[in-house]
Amino acid sequence: MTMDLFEPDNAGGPSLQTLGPGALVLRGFATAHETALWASLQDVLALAPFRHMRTPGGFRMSVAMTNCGALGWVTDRTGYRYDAADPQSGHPWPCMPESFLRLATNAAARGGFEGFVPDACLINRYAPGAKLSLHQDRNERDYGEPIVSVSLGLPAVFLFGGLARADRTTRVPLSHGDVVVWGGPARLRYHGVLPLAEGHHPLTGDYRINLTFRKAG
Ligand code: MD3
Ligand code: FE
Repeated sequence: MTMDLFEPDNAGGPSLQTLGPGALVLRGFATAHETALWASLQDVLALAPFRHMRTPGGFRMSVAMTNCGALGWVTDRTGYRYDAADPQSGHPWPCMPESFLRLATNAAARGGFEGFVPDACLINRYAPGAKLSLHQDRNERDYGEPIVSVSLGLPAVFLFGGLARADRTTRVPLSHGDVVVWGGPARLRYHGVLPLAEGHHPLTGDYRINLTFRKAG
């Protein structure tokens, strides 16, 4: 793909793609940091391994999850919420690694959200076939705060909908290193991830990993 430096969106350097008001893809923004991100991820996983949580309806999620930071997103029979403790260990979630925090803050600033300091990082692991149904992110306290999402490993097709569940969706391919910043008018748009295709990636093996940074509390 060639990058058009004369496109207004690309004036500050290559690869800043607008999906709609408040939604921005920074293609390959995380690629240069993949080794540090991967090492930090292993440290987190040693303390809080991936697990398949249950939805309030009792279904086992196909996406395996864990968290780092002061707050972690959890779901069980009692509902969706943020919790300071990992329900599996009873301990606080692992600290947010510096490399994670730096990337999230820098990406948000690049997207126009200066001073973003996330207190929660949800880590999603997709194996082939795993998907995330269309949903809104509504468990955070302040919808004025953006969300930053980092894709690592196998590519996925992201579904970007509207403010109502029935609104039509557009498909956005997301590859290794892509970072998406969502905020303002896009913050409550429905979104999801189509079932992951089989594949192999040199960093992540047979998985897609997504880091989702939020200011939840
Ligand atoms: C669009 N995860 O964990 S965040 C999630 O690829 C989740 O695993 C996605 O959706 C994944 O809740 C990536 C993408 C995202 C997050 C918030 C949004 C997209 C959004 C808010 C508004 C619009
Ligand atoms: Fe979401």
